[in-house]
Formats: sequence, C-alpha cells, structure tokens
Amino acid sequence: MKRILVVGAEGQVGSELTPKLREIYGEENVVATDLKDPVNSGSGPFEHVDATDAEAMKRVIEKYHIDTVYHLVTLLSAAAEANPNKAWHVCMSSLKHVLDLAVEKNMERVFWPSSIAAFGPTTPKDTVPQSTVLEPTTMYGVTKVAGELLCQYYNVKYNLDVRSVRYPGLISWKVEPDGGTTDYGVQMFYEAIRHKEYDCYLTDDSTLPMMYMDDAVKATIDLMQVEDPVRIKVRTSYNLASFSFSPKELAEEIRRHIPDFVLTCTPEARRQKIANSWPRTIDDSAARADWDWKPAFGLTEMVDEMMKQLRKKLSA
Ligand code: VAH
Repeated sequence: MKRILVVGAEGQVGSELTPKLREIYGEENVVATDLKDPVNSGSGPFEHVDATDAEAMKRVIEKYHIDTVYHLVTLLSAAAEANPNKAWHVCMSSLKHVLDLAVEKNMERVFWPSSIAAFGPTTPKDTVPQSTVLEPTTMYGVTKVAGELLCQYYNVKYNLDVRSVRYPGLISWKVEPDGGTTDYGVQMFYEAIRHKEYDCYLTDDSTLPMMYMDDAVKATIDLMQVEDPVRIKVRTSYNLASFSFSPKELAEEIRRHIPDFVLTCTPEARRQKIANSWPRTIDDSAARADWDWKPAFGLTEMVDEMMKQLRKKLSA
C-alpha cells in the first residue's frame, strides 16, 4: 500500500490534491503537512512541518514509512518578487531536502510542480514548445528552472523517479490563492458575485495560460499513476495547457452569468511586469503523447463550475 506525504497540503493545490489522494489511497495512507493548521486538506494524519527543516521532514517520513512525496511548497510569483531571498531559501532548500530524503529512503516516486513561470521574455509567446528557452526574469521563475534541473539531475544521477508538470495559472474556488500574478482570475469571480464589479491589476489584454484546478489535480495524479517510468520521457517538467484568457475575455464569460458585471483595469507595475514576461499559449503535446494527458474543462465549463461552486460557498 502506498504511503504518501503531501508537503504544503494547505495551499491552493494541496487543499484540493490532498483530499483527492485520500479518496484514492485511503485517508490513513496520506499524511498532510504544512506550517498552517489543517483546515482545507481534509481529515487524516497531519503534522506541522517546516519544509526547510530537513530533520523535521525526516522524522515525519520515518514515522509514517513514506514511499511517495508530493512536494508543493513555494512562494508564488508576486510574493517571491517581494522577498526573493526567502523565496530562494524556502523553494530550493525544501526541494533539495525532499530529493535527498527520497534517495536515502529509496522512495518510489516524488512529484514537484513547476510552472509556466519557468518561461521568460525570450521564450516564444505562443504554442511554447516542450523544449525551449528558459530565461525567466522573476525569482519564482528562477526557482522553477533550478528546481526542474535539480529534479532531472536526481533522476539521472540516482535514478530517482521524480515527476513534474508546469502548471499554468490555476483557477479554483476552495482556497483563495495569495501572492500570485494570475490570482486575478480567481478574485474576479468573488468580486463579480459580491459587488458586480472588479478592478484588475493587469491590463485587460494580458493573455495568460490558465487551468481549472480539477484538471491540474487530475494531471498530477495521472502523471504519478503511470506505472512504467520509461513512458516519462521528460524529467525536467511537462508543459501542461487547457485554455488561455485575458481579463477582458474572462469578464465577458462572467457576464453570461452576471450581465451587468463591470471590469475596470488599473495595472499594478510589479505584477504587470511579471505577466508581460510570460507566454500566451502552451504546446502540451508531449504530455498528451507520453501519458495521455487531456483536460476536461474548457474556459466556458470552468466559468460555469466556478459560478456554481462560488455562489454556494458565498451564500453559506
Ligand atoms: C502565480 N499562480 O501567479 C501562480 C502561477 C503561472 C503562475 O505559478 O504566481
């Protein structure tokens, strides 16, 4: 039986991935850890762990006989840009601890998410190929490129089965993301339902790759459930895509539900500069070919589901 550890289980991804893993593998076989209290990651074993503390991580891995790790700890792009030293320390030291412990304990598999933030201004803006120029101009992006290369190194050097996908901006209703540049894609829904207006911190034509959280969770689990490691040909991180939108396009979709919704845009320099450095659309043919990746939610389906779920959540 798999013994899974989720590091950063209370974050935007962890709070949806952890319950899904517990559904599949049984609550007692999925240990959640975070600095925060266990509010959203569901019921099952939980430990407060500072992911930058290797000894604390080792104690949890030994206590629960962990053989698989989903390592989600990060500072998102805007937060990382505001505190680059902390971002480097948290992202890179925690990832290295997980990789070293996975080798030491001869673990089965490790998952670590990269991001489209690994791309930079010199990356093609449209249908970004799997193998391309990675020259990000954000600290968050630098940690993603460094992390991808570290994961590939541990696979080549130690034959560690570490797997990764480059998440686009993630749209979810369960936990409000903070510190991201694409977070406006979630905030717009909350403000449209609460106030029928939203002032976006990006220009209305800032098109970015996005994905509904259910598809990000599905891709993560699908990738980790591929039995034959030979099929995993990309050991940096797989491109992943479903749709792209701009604030203007998202507002038009929201108006199918709230016709008098008003979008204004007051660009905020730091996050606009980050958004301008990222591509518009992604080619994820490698993921589709290697492990049958296919998103279930398009833009319209995502908006319909977000409106349904958020109306329920906000009326509760
Ligand atoms: C961010 N949501 O905005 C994250 C994401 C592609 C961006 O990694 O920082």
